[in-house]
Amino acid sequence: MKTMTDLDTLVTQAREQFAQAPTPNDLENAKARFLGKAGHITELMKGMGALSVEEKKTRGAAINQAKQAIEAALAGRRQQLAQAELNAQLQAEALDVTLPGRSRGLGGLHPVALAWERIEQIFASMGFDVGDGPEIENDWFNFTALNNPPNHPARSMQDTFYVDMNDKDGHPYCLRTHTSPMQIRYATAHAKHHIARVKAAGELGENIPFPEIRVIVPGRTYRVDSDATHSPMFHQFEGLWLGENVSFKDLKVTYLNFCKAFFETDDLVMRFRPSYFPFTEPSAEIDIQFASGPLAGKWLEVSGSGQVHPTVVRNMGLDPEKVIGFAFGSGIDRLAMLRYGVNDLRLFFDGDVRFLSQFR
Ligand code: 2NL
Repeated sequence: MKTMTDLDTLVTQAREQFAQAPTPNDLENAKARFLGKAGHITELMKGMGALSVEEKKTRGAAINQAKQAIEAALAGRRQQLAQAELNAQLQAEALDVTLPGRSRGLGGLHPVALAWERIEQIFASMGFDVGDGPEIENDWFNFTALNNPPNHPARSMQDTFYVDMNDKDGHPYCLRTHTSPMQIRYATAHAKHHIARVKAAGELGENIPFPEIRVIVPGRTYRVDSDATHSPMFHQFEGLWLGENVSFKDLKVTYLNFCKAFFETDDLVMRFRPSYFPFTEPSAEIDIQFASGPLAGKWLEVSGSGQVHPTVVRNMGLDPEKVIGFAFGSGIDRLAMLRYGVNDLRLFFDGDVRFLSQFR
């Protein structure tokens, strides 16, 4: 009975030690103590040498039984540890499929770019070309061709950004203060082309009518100015329509139709207010008023305009006796503010995504 008790104790000890092995490695060490070459079971086997044949039979069977019980305990604990390891791994790699996905976020156009594109589309639908040109201009295109007198305040260092480099006439280059210089470039190229055609036609040239110029030029412009309603860089678009028979009536219809399309309403009226610009004569401010909506009842200044000054027509290489027309200049930022209900110009230039994402 004593030997049986020893074997039972041994099995119990094995079970306990296996159960207490925290890792597979500890478990294999514990196994060696019971089942290894120098383990308890092997020692017991060796101790059987002195027994009789009959005793060996019983003793051997009992030791074998104990060995099998220990092996079963080992297998059970191995299984347990493997399962625990798998659970820990699953826990660590857990993926909560109910969490919201991380998208890359959709970009969108800036409200000024949206207004810019609308303006291009609306004027294109009325037969206007879209011009584009340099933001660093020379004195001729930015000032002189546009009939600005030599001492006009717009030419001063206080009002205009100058570049530290002179053009061929010895005047410093500047950041264009309006988009009109590109219109002069456009009209001059157009005039050269027309004059070449007339010349090539010889005597018949006189009968070639002047092909109308209809162009808008949107773009960035620069002035030394910075407060709640002025930014040193702002956006402007100017329109130019020249031909042999273009009048203020055309200006009014064109600009009124533009406003109706841009603001998506027929519920607005327009007025001209006399004004002055060196490059137009007569000149007018264009005001509009909405009949309904948040801006209803207020006259809103939206553009400067006028009949292109004869000197400016001549500076384009055209004959002011034959070619006549109008021009206008409007702020894109201001139109965007009116259209999208933005009350502070600086929001357009802060780059705050909370503001910008509203226009996506
Ligand atoms: C304003 C005034 C204006 C023009 C721009 C123009 C262009 C050429 C010839 C004659 Cl090429 N005029 N542009 C005409 C009148 C007014 O803009 O206050 N804009 C915000």
